[in-house]
Order: sequence, then structure tokens, then C-alpha cells
Amino acid sequence: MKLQLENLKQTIINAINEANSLENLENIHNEYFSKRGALSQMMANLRNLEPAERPAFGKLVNTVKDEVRLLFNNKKEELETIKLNEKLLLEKVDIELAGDKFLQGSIHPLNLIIEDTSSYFISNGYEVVTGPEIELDLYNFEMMNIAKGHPAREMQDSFYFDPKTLLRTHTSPVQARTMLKKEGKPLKIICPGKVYRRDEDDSTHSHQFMQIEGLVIDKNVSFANLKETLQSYLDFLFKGKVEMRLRPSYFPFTEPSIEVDVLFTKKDGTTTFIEILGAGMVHPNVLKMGGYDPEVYTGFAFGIGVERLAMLRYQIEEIRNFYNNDLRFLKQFKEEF
Ligand code: FA5
Repeated sequence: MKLQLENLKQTIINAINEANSLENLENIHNEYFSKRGALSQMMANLRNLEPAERPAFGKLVNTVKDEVRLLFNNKKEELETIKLNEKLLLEKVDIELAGDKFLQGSIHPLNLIIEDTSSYFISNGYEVVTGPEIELDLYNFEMMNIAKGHPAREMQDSFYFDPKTLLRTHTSPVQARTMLKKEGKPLKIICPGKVYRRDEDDSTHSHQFMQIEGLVIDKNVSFANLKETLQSYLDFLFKGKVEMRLRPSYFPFTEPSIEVDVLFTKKDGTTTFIEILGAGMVHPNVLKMGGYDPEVYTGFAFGIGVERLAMLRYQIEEIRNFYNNDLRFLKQFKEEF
């Protein structure tokens, strides 16, 4: 029986040494270590021995059992480590693998102008306000001192929904709305937004474009303040001294009124003045209708053409480029101001 046990031990050791997978080990376990396995069988054979021999042989079987069990466990650990490493190798993330290209959009040039203009005026104490694009004739014209039948309405040929409602032709109605809201208190606002006119489209005109309105009302606001404000703003926007030309003009809601041109150098090197905004001192009638006493308060206002500024800043000679959504055009505006 001792020899039998010795042979069994050697067979198990050989089997463990040759095992090269956890499945092999599983089979070894079933064959030798399980309840019906060869080692248990060896214990059962104790019955066939003389009672006096049983304790010593039982001890021997247990020693063999412990030895091969240790071997078995070591092998199991070894094969599990190999398997885990293989798995980790398969799941390895290659951090040097080129990633998918992340497509990043760019800010539309018109919005770049609006963002930069807003941050300039905010840092100078202005509030940014907005107004509706579908506007009442009351705010768009009447409260801007353009009564029904006034010839100045023809300068801004309009899209009407009904006799009282239209697509706003300029951002100036926000002046009236803000004045009523502020109830006679001093104010400093800008208002960017879309406007609509029945204009013929050409390289510098569109039937839908953007403006930025400005309005300052306080005691002792002067024309000099207006001029200084516009010059400083344009110098900021164009990052240098801008040659500005003021021309006398007419708007029913300002008196005196001006139009402002900026010197533009074309791609071919020649220069020309481009009109970028209308402005002036707020007309006393407008102040009165807005709830301000013109004997106490004065104000200035301006309406900037956003497209025109973008054309100047980015040397664009065709206004329709802004609206065609051509990526080749839009991708050029990655600039951070
Ligand atoms: C006005 O709209 C006045 N509300 C501006 C104003 C506000 C004057 C406050 C006084 C006080 P005007 O129609 O000139 O003014 O337009 C202002 C600017 O918008 C123009 O200087 C020009 O830069 C731009 N603009 C006008 N029409 C078009 C158009 N069809 N396409 C693109 N830009 C335009």
C-alpha cells in the first residue's frame, strides 16, 4: 500500500507539473483531490489494513495529501497569474493611438464683433439689453419721433404684419422701451440684434442685418462725450488709431445727427470711407416721450452696422459671405480677441 501511495504521489506531481492550463488543473482536482478522487480512495483503503497499521498509514496519506495540495495551489496561482496577464495584455489601452478628430467650430465673425463690442461697453459701465424683432410701430417709429405719414419712414422701407406690427427696421425701438423701463433715471445701454428692411441686396446691403444700438442719458451728456465714446470704441475694436469721419446727417430721433465713416484700405491698396453708423444727440421729443425732462437730461445715441464693422475688420468686400454658411469662409475666424 505504501508503494501504491508513493506511485500515486509521483503521478499527481507529474500531472501538476505538466498542467499548462486552469482546465488541466480542474481535471487533476477532480481525479485526485475530490471526494471520489484517488487520495480519498487511499484513505478508504485504510479499512483493508490491520487496525494497528491504520494510524501510521493514515498519517502518511495526510502528509502526501498536504504536499501535493501545496504543489497544486502553487501551480494554480501561477496559472491564474499567467491568465490575468494575458487578459491585461489584451485589454491594454494604447495611449499613443491617434484619437478621432474633434471638430471644433468657430464663432461667426458677426458674433465676434458683438462679443468684443459688448465686453468693451460692459467694462465702461454699460448694460446690455435686448428687444423683440417683431416690434410695434409705436416703438419702431412713433416714439422715435417718426409720426405716421412722416417721410422718414420711407428711408426704412419695412416688412409689416399689420398696420401696428412690423419686423423692426433698426434697434432704436429698444431706446424707447428702455427709457420707459428706467422711469426717468440715468441710463447707459447697448443693444445688439437683428433688423430687417426691404433693401435691395448688394455687396454692402442686405434686407436682414445686425445693429448695435447705444444710448446714454444723464445730466450734462454732450456731443463731445459721443465723439470720444465712438473714437475710443473703434480704436479698441481695430486695435489701433482709426481714422473716423463725421458727416452731418438727419435722423428724426436725434438733433444734431451724424453719420460716421471709417477709412478702409482695400485689398488692392486703395482707400475708401465706409459708413458704419448713425448717431446724434437724443431729440428732446424722444426724451419727453420716454419720460425724461429734456430741460434736465440730455443724451446721445448711436446705431452701429455690425456687418460693416466685420467687413472692415476682416477685409471682406462682400456682405453676402456672412449669410452663405460656407465653411471655407467661416473656418477663418478662430481668432480670440
Ligand atoms: C439707423 O438705423 C439709425 N437707427 C441709427 C441711429 C441710432 C442714428 C441712434 C442715431 C441714433 P441707418 O439706417 O443709417 O440708421 O443704419 C445704421 C447703420 O446700419 C448704417 O450706418 C450701416 O452701417 C448699417 N446698415 C444700414 N442699412 C444696411 C443694410 N441694408 N445692410 C447692411 N447694413 C446696413
